[in-house]
Amino acid sequence: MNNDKIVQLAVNTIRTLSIDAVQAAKSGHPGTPMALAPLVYTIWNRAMNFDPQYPIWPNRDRFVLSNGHASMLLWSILHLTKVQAVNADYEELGKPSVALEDIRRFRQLDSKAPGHPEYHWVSGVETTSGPLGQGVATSVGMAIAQKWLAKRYNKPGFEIFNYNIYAVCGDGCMMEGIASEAASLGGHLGLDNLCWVWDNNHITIEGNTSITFTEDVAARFLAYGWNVLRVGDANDIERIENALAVFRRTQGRPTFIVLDSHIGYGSPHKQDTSAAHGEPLGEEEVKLTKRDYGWPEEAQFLVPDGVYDHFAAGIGQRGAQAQQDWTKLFTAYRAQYPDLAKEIEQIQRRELPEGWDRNLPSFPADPKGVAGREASGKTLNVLAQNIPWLLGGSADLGPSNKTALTYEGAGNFQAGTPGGKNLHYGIREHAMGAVVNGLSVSKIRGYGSTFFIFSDYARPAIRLSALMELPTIFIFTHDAMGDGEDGPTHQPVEHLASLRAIPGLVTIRPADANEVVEAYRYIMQLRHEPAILVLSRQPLPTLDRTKYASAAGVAKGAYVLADALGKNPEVILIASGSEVSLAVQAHEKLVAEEIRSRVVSMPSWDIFEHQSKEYRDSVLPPGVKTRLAVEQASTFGWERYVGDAGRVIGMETFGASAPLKELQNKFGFEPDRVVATVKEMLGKK
Ligand SMILES: Cc1ncc(C[n+]2csc(CCOP(=O)(O)OP(=O)(O)O)c2C)c(N)n1
Ligand SMILES: [Mg+2]
Repeated sequence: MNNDKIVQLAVNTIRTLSIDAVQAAKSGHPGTPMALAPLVYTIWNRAMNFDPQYPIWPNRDRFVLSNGHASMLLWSILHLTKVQAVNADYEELGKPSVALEDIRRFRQLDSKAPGHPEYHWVSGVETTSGPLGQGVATSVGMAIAQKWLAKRYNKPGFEIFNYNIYAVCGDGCMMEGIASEAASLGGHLGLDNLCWVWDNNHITIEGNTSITFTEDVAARFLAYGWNVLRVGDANDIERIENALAVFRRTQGRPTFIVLDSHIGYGSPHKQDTSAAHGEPLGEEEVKLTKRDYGWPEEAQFLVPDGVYDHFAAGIGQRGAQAQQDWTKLFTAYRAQYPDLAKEIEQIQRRELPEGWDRNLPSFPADPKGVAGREASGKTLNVLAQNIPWLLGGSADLGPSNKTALTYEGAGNFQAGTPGGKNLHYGIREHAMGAVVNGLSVSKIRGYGSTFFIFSDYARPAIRLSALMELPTIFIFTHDAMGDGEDGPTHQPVEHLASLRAIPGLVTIRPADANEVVEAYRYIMQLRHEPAILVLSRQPLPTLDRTKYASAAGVAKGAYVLADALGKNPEVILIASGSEVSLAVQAHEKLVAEEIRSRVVSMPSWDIFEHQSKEYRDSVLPPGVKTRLAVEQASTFGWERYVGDAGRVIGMETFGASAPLKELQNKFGFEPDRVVATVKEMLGKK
């Protein structure tokens, strides 16, 4: 078989597997895989350094399918290149990541060919995509990670990290704001290891983009500082290959390739229409399309002879060679730079270095106290010195969030200084969320930060963190009404409830400076869960831990902080964050009146839910029905802890613009109100 013929056969195999899978599933998106099969073929078989036998090789090139609805492209290529499966503990499982049987069962329960690319479910998927724009934005984080890793670990004669990131996207990705934020940041940082290919097919679900999207996208990317290339025919493999080669030669800027394509390529009735986007072609049309490709019309899920071999001879051989050369290089590197080599290995396994928690601060009792954000800044600065690969920053609120790393040598991450640990995301919260995800899939311990109110702007990326089981860290300050005069636009109400509702996300709202430290201690040890720290702007009293229980209770999510007059409470006060010291004050007053009160500090519902029933019952004894929760946030959800007989002092409305003290009075966050409510509940007027 001559080369052109086998190339065409390989490309058409991607197309027909996609068509057949969508047809069998009676759902899915055939048109874009049909159009982009040559692109994906070229990136994988001719450009990428990726060893299918070892898909977690640290220096592999990354591939991101940001138009995740075209997932059959990924399942086809992972299958045809025989990428191997790896589990969450990074062990190779000795079986393919995506078997032909998975493709036959596309979109069915437990298939390794789900509807959209899912990191952690299918090996070879570098990030979860589907919410349009997330993939490309995440790729910017991956590119930042590569630059940082290269700067820290490459040494003369040892290019340990020199990989590239390829991301494919559609019109939807280009329309979404997150992609613009990320492109702007990527251009600013001059990420020349990053290449986006835009599938310029003029089609989205509602029809031609003439109804929605008529701007000059190429000009926009030029303005962002990207190198913009155009390939006028998505079937022209040589030109695609050339454009990718230009990308690899380009220095100082990321590359954006405009690829003109025809959705549903080859389908006589559906090509270039939105009908090819998101539904099966239909049996008749499938046959006509296969005829157009010169494919046996009746054959299904056919991988013709020679196709697997062709990929094995391309990416298989090139990737294996590159990986083996690297592994040799790394062995020599380990001999010369054992400490750095050890770090690289720890990073890959998401481990912490020895002594990661040395010198963590401890705060003395102090009624005036420390702001949550201050305690966080101090803790973070210690951790970042102990853990070289802990880095991050804020969306332009560093001075307020206290996330800046201020110690000697921390440095700023900029185009010319990629070893810096302070990232400046700019006012781009959504892209920040995705960039943190991109750092995390690259095994860098990344964090992002802003005011808690603006967590909304990052929420879709935070949700993906949880879905991907990534140990990302988000530091949100100004957690309630502490910035009183800024008013209701800056006062979170429903945010705690909504983040607590995300499965697998650890949300922690510490009560004082020592709880902040313990929260970090807990978070740093997570390997598969993202965490949100919700911190106060204003100083919170540092509780006297000789009188009250140790802040180490944070690791259990909730703990008995204060128990007076024996261990047999008649009322339980439950609070988080700034309301814990308020509850303690109320508790002392109740105790003075011989009311047997208990205070439970509950920084994290999620962590508490994961404790044994025995422990949970010891903190919240089922027999004690008089329970009052106090939290400067939506009351939504607290019923589960206070029960039918309990009450909640929380927010039922938005806040207001006024000094904090007045707001606390207006909304009932005062010790006397807590005391009065308890007495009313106990019938003791
Ligand atoms: C954030 C988000 N909004 C909406 C959707 C639903 N959706 C999936 S594909 C699509 C159209 C995408 O058009 P385009 O990116 O041009 O893809 P093409 O049809 O060209 O493959 C939409 C609206 C989504 N997946 N993500
Ligand atoms: Mg499109």
